[in-house]
Amino acid sequence: MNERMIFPVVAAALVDSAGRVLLQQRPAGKPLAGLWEFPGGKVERGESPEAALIRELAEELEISVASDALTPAGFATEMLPDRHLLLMLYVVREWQGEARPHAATALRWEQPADMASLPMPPADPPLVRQLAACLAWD
Ligand code: 523
Repeated sequence: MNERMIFPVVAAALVDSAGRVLLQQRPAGKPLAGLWEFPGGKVERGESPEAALIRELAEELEISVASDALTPAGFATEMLPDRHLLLMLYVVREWQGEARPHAATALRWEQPADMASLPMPPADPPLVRQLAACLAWD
């Protein structure tokens, strides 16, 4: 029996009016430093994924998002040595405030089609493909 625990993580694709999506660079000193990711973080015990994402976006980017502005867009899984990461992606088209780097070292807005050349954590590229399909379908 595999004893690895499911470790839920949430992330956002913030989409601007030009169809570009925000990526943040993971800061030095954290695992996966320097890689470009969809912003987000761990779901805490007793928290819903949506509440966790709203909290992470406020903490990391100083933006405010309503729960009905979160649309599920895909998920990815990643086996870590001691646990099984489940990364859930939501599309966000409306928020309040201007995204500023806080925990991240830098931000960039990219078309999903241009993300393939960027170094990302292993769970994120499958999400890029799901996001592109989701945005094309809208
Ligand atoms: N990922 C990941 N991609 C991605 C995110 C937001 C997170 O692969 N877009 C992974 C990286 C870590 C785990 O999910 O293995 C937790 O993300 P992390 O460290 O950003 O979560 P935080 O922000 O909750 O962590 P602390 O700063 O330590 O609180």
